[in-house]
Amino acid sequence: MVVQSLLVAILAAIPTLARPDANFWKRVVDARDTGTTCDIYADPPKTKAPKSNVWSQITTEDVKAVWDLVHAPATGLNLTNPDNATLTDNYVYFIDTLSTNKTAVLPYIDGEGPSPSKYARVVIFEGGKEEPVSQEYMVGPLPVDKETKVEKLDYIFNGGKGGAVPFNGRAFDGKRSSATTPLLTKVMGDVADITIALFDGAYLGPTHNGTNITAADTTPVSIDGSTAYRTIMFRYPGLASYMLPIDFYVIMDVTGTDASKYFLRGYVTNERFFATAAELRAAYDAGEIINEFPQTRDSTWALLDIQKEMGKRDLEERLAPQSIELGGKRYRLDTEQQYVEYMGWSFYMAFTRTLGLMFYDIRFKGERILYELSMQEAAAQYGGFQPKAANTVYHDTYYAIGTYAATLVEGFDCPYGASMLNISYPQGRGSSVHPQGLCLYEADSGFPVARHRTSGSSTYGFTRLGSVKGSALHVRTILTIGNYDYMFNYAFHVDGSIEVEVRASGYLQSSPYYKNQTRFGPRVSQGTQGSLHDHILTFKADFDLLGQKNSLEVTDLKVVNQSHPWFPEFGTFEQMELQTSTMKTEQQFNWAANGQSMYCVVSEKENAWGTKRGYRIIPGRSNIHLSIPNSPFTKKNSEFLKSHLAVTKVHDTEPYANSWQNVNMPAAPQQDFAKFFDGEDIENEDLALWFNLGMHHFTRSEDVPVTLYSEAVSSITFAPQNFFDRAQEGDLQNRRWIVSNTTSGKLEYEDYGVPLASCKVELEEPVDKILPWVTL
Ligand SMILES: *[C@@H]1O[C@H](CO)[C@@H](O)[C@H](O)[C@H]1NC(C)=O
Ligand SMILES: *[C@@H]1O[C@H](CO)[C@@H](O)[C@H](O)[C@H]1NC(C)=O
Ligand SMILES: *[C@@H]1O[C@H](CO)[C@@H](O)[C@H](O)[C@H]1NC(C)=O
Ligand SMILES: *[C@@H]1O[C@H](CO)[C@@H](O)[C@H](O)[C@H]1NC(C)=O
Ligand SMILES: *[C@@H]1O[C@H](CO)[C@@H](O)[C@H](O)[C@H]1NC(C)=O
Ligand SMILES: *[C@@H]1O[C@H](CO)[C@@H](O)[C@H](O)[C@H]1NC(C)=O
Ligand SMILES: *[C@@H]1O[C@H](CO)[C@@H](O)[C@H](O)[C@H]1NC(C)=O
Ligand SMILES: *[C@@H]1O[C@H](CO)[C@@H](O)[C@H](O)[C@H]1NC(C)=O
Ligand SMILES: *[C@@H]1O[C@H](CO)[C@@H](O)[C@H](O)[C@H]1NC(C)=O
Ligand SMILES: [Cu+2]
Repeated sequence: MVVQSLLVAILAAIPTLARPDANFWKRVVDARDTGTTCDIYADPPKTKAPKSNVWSQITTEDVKAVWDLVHAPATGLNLTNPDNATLTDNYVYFIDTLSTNKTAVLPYIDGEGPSPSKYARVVIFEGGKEEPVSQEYMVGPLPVDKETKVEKLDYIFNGGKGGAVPFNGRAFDGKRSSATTPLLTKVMGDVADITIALFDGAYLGPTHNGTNITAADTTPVSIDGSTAYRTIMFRYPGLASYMLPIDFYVIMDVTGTDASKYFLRGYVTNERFFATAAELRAAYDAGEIINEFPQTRDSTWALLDIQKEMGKRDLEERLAPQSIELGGKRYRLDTEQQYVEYMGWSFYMAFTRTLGLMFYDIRFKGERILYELSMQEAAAQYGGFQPKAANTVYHDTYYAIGTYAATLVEGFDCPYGASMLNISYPQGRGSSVHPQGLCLYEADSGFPVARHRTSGSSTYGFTRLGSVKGSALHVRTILTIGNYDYMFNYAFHVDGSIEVEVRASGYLQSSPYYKNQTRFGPRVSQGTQGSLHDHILTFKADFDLLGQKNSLEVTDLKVVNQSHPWFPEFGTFEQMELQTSTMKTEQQFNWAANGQSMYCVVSEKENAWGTKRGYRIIPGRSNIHLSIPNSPFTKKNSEFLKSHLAVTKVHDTEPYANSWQNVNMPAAPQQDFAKFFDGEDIENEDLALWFNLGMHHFTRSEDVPVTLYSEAVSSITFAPQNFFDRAQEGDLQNRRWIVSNTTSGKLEYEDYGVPLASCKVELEEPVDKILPWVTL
């Protein structure tokens, strides 16, 4: 019995400790009496990144130099300062960091190659051109010197027009919005007496003191860039405006740069469309237009605040449990390089305005698992029978989702003592710093990573048992975009697995309540209905398992008829077996019914047992894709939302699933994800896996005041599958081994040199640590 003698040998080798008496645990809890202090706020130990972070956001100095270069008359872009520009001028919309080509990075991080050059991407709205467009440029190499070139950035877009987007499809920025304001003011002024009579509210222009309803826009504003429209819903103003919609909509045609050509398409109210003010007035005068379920102007019911009338729960005056790093921080940081090491893991972080947090060169025990892990799009599509819900699609990259990192609340968004990091990104002619926009902390997994016990004894029910601590390093950021606070959590577990989780909390984009429209969601208050919608968040996971030669292995659990000679009486009967195949070409695909297929990215290299070393893609919670395959508003610009998973061969020309202005171009996308699937062979190739997380948001009254993170959650895990020769727990010292001595009846345990911390922890209120926005 090899196993037993091995156990005996281990037992003999360890010093046995007496089981703590009953008061021991009390003493630990009362350790504050000893006066020692565990400094949970101590900075994490430092480390030095092996290479410089070649993916990080470009520096403030680089942004300034790029700004000055593109504005220099000699560059020939004929730019007007954005502060003074109009629709028909050329002006910079934003500067961001361009993705660094993987082919340029690999020789550097894996060898002695030169550090790849960094580039800026510059979006210029060229309203001053004969054919007005938005055009992207790449500017580099950086820092700016005489080698630096300003060239059109076309290679990352596959729609056929490169980095150009026609004026009508380009982002509906403040200047476009302002150009349409006179028309909106006029068409709403024409019916102000009606809106006052119905809703006790009027829109007489953005600064007019008689305006007391709020105009809210939506996307898309175009379908193919040939025309543009602006769809507006009205709400009562206030902190919870999203929850106070009224039944009144305006649709305007706003095609082109000449505001004198803009015109009203019509009004919508009472589920009816009126092409002119006169038509609306006729219906109103005939008594056909009513406001059956008046909206509340007072939004206190919709605020995330203590509701006194709900009372108070027993013992709620006590502080809730906290996850505290009692033993001190067990991860190392190189803040400058945005580089982290933890329990065998290491990775670099980078940020863009467009995508937010991205991870690069994620390694476990020195071996690269992922070259890149990044969110690519946060989308939502709604359903309803009115022009806001029915016509809304959001691609949050359009709003530069990466610039909306919320200041995190220590002790509540992240545990007390977490490393609270600033996020910086290019902004105008410089950079913005978002203080405490990211937190890093190690937390108890809530369960041991491994446990076992051997045979029972009469006294304790066991003779030997062991339990190994489960913990993970979490990287967390919350992006507050529009009505939602999306929480992104990346957990690096001690067993070599990575979990990606996204949660959503925030106001519903709600609708006024319509009696016969509960098929679009329930009534959630007097005048408000929760509109059903999908949230879909697309991610990219560029796996590099032991190099770039990887394949996607599919293992199906198949039921087959078999017979066995030792049980002839069963004849032929059903049994399950594994049928393994490798995906041949790039494709979009879905999770199998009943979870009966396992998807693994595998290396061509084998473990000690002759099995290909791989990582499994494990579905977590709410693994969904977009419900509607053929909506005109997500026709061809949202193909990445339409499958659970996809696999492609990696190309420098395909760094992103989407383009940030694609939302306005559903029929003529600037970037068509479907074109990634052009039949390329993916066996033993450099692969990227694309996956979707999300929620079908079946709205409920418990979405008032806001959707709860507890329910709106989606996740996925990547875990070693034959990547190692055994489980990755044997080198973890945070474990206990307990032996019951059947002779003495006592318990003895081994702590492997990791005793309990004996300390007093002082928690600090976060308030004085919250910093204001800083724009450099
Ligand atoms: C904007 O225009 C005004 C008036 O022509 C001028 O004084 C000002 O310098 C301009 N601002 C910028 C940033 O170009
Ligand atoms: C420069 O831009 C202005 C608009 O700002 C435009 O009127 C002018 O024609 C442009 N000049 C050239 C040479 O393109
Ligand atoms: C709005 O301004 C006008 C004068 O400009 C004034 O007579 C009126 O009382 C103001 N109304 C409100 C509601 O403040
Ligand atoms: C909103 O403004 C209109 C005038 O534009 C006024 O008649 C109405 O009483 C106002 N309603 C409220 C609630 O202030
Ligand atoms: C974050 O930025 C603030 C200024 O905005 C600065 O005071 C603070 O030291 C920064 N924190 C870190 C960890 O860099
Ligand atoms: C709801 O009912 C109204 C009145 O009966 C009708 O005009 C309207 O078409 C209905 N709407 C829908 C979406 O069924
Ligand atoms: C196994 O054989 C039985 C009897 O012929 C048949 O009903 C069943 O469908 C078969 N199962 C499979 C998985 O082929
Ligand atoms: C990245 O690679 C593409 C395709 O080879 C190339 O066109 C582009 O110029 C490269 N970008 C940079 C910043 O070097
Ligand atoms: C069990 O307890 C007995 C009696 O106290 C002691 O003699 C013996 O050494 C213990 N056995 C082990 C394995 O520690
Ligand atoms: Cu939602």
